[in-house]
Amino acid sequence: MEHPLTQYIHPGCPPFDIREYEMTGGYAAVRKALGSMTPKEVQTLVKDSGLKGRGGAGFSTGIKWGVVPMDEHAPHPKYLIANADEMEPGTFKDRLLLEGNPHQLIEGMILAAYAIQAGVSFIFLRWAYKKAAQLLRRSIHEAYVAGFLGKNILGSGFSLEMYLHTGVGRYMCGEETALLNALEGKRATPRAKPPYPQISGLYGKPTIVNNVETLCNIPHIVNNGVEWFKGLSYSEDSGTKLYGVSGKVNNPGCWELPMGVTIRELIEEYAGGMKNGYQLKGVLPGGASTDFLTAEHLDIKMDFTDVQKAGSRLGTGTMVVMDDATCPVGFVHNLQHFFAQESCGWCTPCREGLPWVEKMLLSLEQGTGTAEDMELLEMHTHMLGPGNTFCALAPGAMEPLQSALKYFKDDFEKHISLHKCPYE
Ligand code: L3W
Repeated sequence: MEHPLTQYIHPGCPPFDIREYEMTGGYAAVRKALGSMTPKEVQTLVKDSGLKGRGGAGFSTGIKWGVVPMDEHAPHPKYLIANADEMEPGTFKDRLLLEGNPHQLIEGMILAAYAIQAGVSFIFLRWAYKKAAQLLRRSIHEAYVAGFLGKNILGSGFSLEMYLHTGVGRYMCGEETALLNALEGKRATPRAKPPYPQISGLYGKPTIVNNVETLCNIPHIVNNGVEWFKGLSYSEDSGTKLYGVSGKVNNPGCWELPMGVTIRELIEEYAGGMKNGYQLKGVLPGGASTDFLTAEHLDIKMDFTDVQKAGSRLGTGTMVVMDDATCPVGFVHNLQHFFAQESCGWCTPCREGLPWVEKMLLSLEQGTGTAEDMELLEMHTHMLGPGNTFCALAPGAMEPLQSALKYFKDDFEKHISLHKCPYE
């Protein structure tokens, strides 16, 4: 089994400096692409590889790059941004890559920037990732000194500047257009799409925003090609994936595995199964803003297609396991507290609706809820659903709630009939 993204990451050991990174084949892809490939050829390669965005939405990376204007009259500078604002509850995969091998991300960014002919790049980093910030600063400096960043990289005529920007700890900044506003020093509210950032992004110029894990795949695709990348996977979706498992399992963690391993393999084999005395009750497969799946779904593949067919989303691929000793109402209340707090307040349904949902769930959890609250909650899952809000935050928040109402309805009803939490 190949682990291209994490093969040189050893938790507890410091990451490679640039000399060690180059000794293991690092920056060979930059030499290859800038030396012998046109930007369009890099774009086509990535499109043909089938790489899909690893930040949560799963949009084709090559198609996204293909939207950027490439003619000689294209606005400039164009921008490339690594979205390293990892704040999805339960998600900790990009941190592994940032702390474990920062040069891999920088190399991926140089290749992505070359493919779209961006002259300026930013890493938008989660405020709390202090160690990653320190390592990235050092690595960016090393890359400049070695001539992989700056003017006329390796004599190719291509130039790229790279800056590290640390956020202030708002979940909203993970949404690409809110991120752009934050980077411009404005309030981090989302922008209307279209126009997509690929046409009008940072300072109104063509901009690509890619997730960290997505970008870390690029050097390996350039080095090894389309067939190799497709062959890594167990499924129709190419490549490997960084999967995470948290909850009451014996061995919570994060592993790079072929795209399409089953939920069962992840929980039973890699996470060591449920802790003694606990049964699995539900799984959020891709972070907090995805729908619950249950024990009946354990044999589905963790890829974009099959998780969606089962009624949820792969999201970030980092799953949260809920056990049978945890109250689903309390669990979902906790999530809604997070989403209500992180709403940017820009659109009314999200700003006003999420706190209502949070209050209704608290009332149910405390035993003062009524049957009417159940109907109101159900109604809110539609009112805050796709198409009714400005961005995906509130619809994402409704995913665990609507699926909890579907799969754990008995638990909700017991809170009403017993006037208390049955898990107390
Ligand atoms: C050109 C079109 N480009 C879409 C591009 C678009 C963006 C990408 C995905 O939300 C999800 C959200 C969270 N022409 C295009 C196009 N694009 N149509 O493709 O776009 P979109 O709108 O599908 O999603 P999004 O707004 O980027 C991302 C979910 O991810 N999520 C959140 C994770 C959060 C983190 C974090 O911690 N920072 O990872 C988890 O599931 O709910 O649904 O680039 O421009 N026609």
